[in-house]
Amino acid sequence: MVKSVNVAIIGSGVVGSAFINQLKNLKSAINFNVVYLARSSKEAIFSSDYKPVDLASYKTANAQSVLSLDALTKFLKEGSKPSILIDNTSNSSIADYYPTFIKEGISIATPNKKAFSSDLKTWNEIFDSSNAPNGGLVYHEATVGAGLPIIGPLRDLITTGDKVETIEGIFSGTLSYIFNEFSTTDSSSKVNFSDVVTVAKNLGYTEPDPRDDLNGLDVARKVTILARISGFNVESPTSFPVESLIPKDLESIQSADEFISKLPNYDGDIQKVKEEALAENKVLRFVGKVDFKENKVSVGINKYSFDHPFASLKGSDNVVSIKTDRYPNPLIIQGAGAGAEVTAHGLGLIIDTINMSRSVFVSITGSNKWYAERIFWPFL
Ligand SMILES: NC(=O)c1ccc[n+]([C@@H]2O[C@H](COP(=O)([O-])OP(=O)(O)OC[C@H]3O[C@@H](n4cnc5c(N)ncnc54)[C@H](OP(=O)(O)O)[C@@H]3O)[C@@H](O)[C@H]2O)c1
Ligand SMILES: *[C@@H]1O[C@H](CO)[C@@H](O)[C@H](O)[C@H]1NC(C)=O
Ligand SMILES: *[C@@H]1O[C@H](CO)[C@@H](O)[C@H](O)[C@H]1NC(C)=O
Ligand SMILES: *[C@@H]1O[C@H](CO)[C@@H](O)[C@H](O)[C@H]1NC(C)=O
Ligand SMILES: CC(=O)N[C@H]1CO[C@H](CO)[C@@H](O)[C@@H]1O
Repeated sequence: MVKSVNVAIIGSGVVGSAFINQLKNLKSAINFNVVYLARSSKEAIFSSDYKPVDLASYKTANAQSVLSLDALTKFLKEGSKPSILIDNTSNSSIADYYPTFIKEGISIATPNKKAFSSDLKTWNEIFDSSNAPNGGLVYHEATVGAGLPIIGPLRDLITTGDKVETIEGIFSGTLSYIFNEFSTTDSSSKVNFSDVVTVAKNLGYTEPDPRDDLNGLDVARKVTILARISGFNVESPTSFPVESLIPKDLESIQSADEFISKLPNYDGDIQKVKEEALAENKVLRFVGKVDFKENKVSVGINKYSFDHPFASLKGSDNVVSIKTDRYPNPLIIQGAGAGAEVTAHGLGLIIDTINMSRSVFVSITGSNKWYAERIFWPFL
């Protein structure tokens, strides 16, 4: 018998569209019926008889008003099949709804960092509900490193009794690019920090206001998630030291353009740090770190010798180094940490591993206005 699941998708933007395409081509023993597709925050395609949405024509199909989250829950629960919902919005009220879904036995799969990196209480509510006898499952691989397998392998290590000593990594594609360009092993390279930031902005690698990358908060959110998985009860992403790359005087400047125009005035400071590192045969990288020995979580600039894996990073790749009792020589996971295809791939991976005795809600929402997050909510 062909196993069949109902899928609900919220959002069809950059990641959402890539995901829908991948879903069309998915080779799986499971039949995925998309029974609800919210094309935007206003319009959705669905029918009361759960007839599958045609993925070839969803962009132009007749739509109705979107369902409220309560109504959507009811709709999915009343379908005769397990369900999956995919959400590509950047709407935090959807994230706030996770505990409710999970308590209802609805599983979640998501790339949305918000619910997992806010206060510890929300984190505990999500996983306590999930661990309750009829709670939904929670998949959030894509919240760190997009499609890179980081959260799954880390959870597997912990579940089977390994102990984390340190987790250290480059978790922002934007800051990866900026430091890979700015601080190289080539001592003849004199490039200025502000020039690299400007190029990154012009290439579309940064947020519209680069300060939203340079403040380190996105990295802090990802480190919060990895710390919590490995047993470090981080209260919030602002409860540990986060080094901001924004000069103090430029924090309150109104426009991004003015910020960019004044940034060159501060090149000297970071240039000096770079040259000091170079004199020790080291490069600068912007990293997040969880250190159990020192009982410390932190985000900021670190120095790495030329032969360290972080020193040879290219482009905007992410990398994480996990040192445990079993892996005293750390486990290193490296690759693209952003992009619609790899992020959507993370979703597809999850879909294929869902235990089909449950149904699933997948939500791809944005943690901010530029990124849609992938959220999978397996419903039971
Ligand atoms: N792009 C990447 O490389 C990457 C990597 C890792 C993780 N992510 C995560 O993936 C997520 C998606 O990023 P994206 O770039 O694809 O986002 P995006 O282009 O901003 O798309 C958001 C879409 O969601 C819709 N939407 C918002 N609220 C809604 C609601 N309540 N109900 C139904 N639809 C709603 C929006 O419709 P309206 O136009 O009507 O508002 C919009 O079409 C982000 O959370 C991001 O953090 C992205
Ligand atoms: C977020 O989503 C909820 C539920 O769909 C909706 O009522 C609300 O208007 C949305 N908010 C924004 C800012 O889009
Ligand atoms: C870096 O900035 C300094 C000071 O503004 C300038 O003299 C130098 O030429 C710049 N270097 C490059 C490579 O543009
Ligand atoms: C799937 O879930 C059911 C019910 O929780 C459980 O009995 C079964 O062993 C699971 N199957 C797999 C392959 O995990
Ligand atoms: C994150 C994401 O995929 N966002 C998209 C959601 O759908 C809308 C409407 O199609 C797109 O404009 C977004 O880019």
